[in-house]
Amino acid sequence: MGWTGPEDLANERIYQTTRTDELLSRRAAELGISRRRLLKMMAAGGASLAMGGLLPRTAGIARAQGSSEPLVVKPTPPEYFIDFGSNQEMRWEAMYGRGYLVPNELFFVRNHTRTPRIDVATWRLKVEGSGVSRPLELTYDELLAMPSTSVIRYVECAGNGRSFFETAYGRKAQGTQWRLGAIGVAEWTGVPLGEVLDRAQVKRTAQDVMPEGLDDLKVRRPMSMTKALADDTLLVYAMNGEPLPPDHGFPVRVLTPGWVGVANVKWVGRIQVSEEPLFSPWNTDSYVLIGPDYEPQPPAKGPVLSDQSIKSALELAWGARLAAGTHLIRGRSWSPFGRISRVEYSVDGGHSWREARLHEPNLAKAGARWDFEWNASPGEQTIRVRATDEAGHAQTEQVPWNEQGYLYNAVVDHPVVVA
Ligand SMILES: Nc1nc2c(c(=O)[nH]1)N[C@H]1C(S)=C(S)[C@@H](COP(=O)(O)O)O[C@H]1N2
Ligand SMILES: [Mo]
Repeated sequence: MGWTGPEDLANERIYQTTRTDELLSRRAAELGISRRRLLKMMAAGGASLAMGGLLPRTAGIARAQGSSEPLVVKPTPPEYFIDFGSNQEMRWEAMYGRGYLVPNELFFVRNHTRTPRIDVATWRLKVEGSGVSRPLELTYDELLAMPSTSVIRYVECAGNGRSFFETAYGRKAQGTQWRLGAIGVAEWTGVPLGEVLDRAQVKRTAQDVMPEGLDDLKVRRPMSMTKALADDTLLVYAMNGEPLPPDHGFPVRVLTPGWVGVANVKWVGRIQVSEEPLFSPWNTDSYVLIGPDYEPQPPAKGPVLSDQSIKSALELAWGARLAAGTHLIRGRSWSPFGRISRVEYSVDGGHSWREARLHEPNLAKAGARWDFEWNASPGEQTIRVRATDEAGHAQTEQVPWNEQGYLYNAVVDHPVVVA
């Protein structure tokens, strides 16, 4: 699956959208139904049925112990994902030589519980609370009829890179031991959250906006009015030109570019708007920094996370085996604060650094690809990379310890065996 698109972003986008359209039309014709009806079937959860052989086989679906309900619905083949049950880490090497966007079938999944199956016919989006004058209830069709926009942004888990706390400090931080694959860049299509808040006549005195998921735990997390009204804060219903897949929040998720993954609430069913500051377990107990360098901020146990941090990853297997000789090493860097301005690499343990070639597109809150040639000599080697963004943020040598292992963005040693 996947496609190796041309360098030109516009072409990539057109290509992918067209391709999805072609698949849909062809399958609809085979089934003898209209394209519209097929979309409805997919919306009702019959995606794999409706798409028949066009979708990858459902081998290796993660299931809860003693339950027939999958934790993650899409296929999670081991060549694409590192399996953490309800969490699936993207293998960076699977992105080598692909385009700028991470295809939906390769996009990492992070579920606090499991992917719920939602019937779009009965789904409603409620907007309510002390911060609105006219509480709203929208159907899927009503939301889709509103003015929409598309943006290219990454979504990244706050815990991406967590396993390197153990490498640095000799003990594990709590949570999924991700390396660097809990991130993906996609084109997201939806309605600006601000448009929906407008319809609900949000009050001037409104302070916080809290989207709530329809999953078992009702994952919910507040954001400021400023973040809620940003142009690229969206109620998303399509991802890379396809209806939002179940694992990524079907029918609708929130997109909060640059912010911690958890703020991008999936399967949203309700949005609370309040004149008072809002709290949930996800901004008091978790997604806060707890450690010797951080003070509690009651009712939160530490500083509350909002922005992600600048990071880099190689599109190369962890512990890759390479033949001695010259290789084109590829990777990418991303920052919530702006475009990537410089990427340096070291193949001698940090003694000397050289600049990697940066490629377009290089979008704020989406990142840039880069590459360099490496003449590898036999032995156990490491590759280090550090990025700087246009706002002057750079990856550092160290990140202070925090118990839940968030925002690890120090330079890491990527091991490679050259034979
Ligand atoms: N309702 C709900 N929204 C959620 C989650 C969840 O478990 N439930 N996980 C969050 C976390 S921690 C992350 S990192 C992102 C992951 O998005 P993805 O699974 O589409 O990659 O979704 C966020 N939104
Ligand atoms: Mo996350």
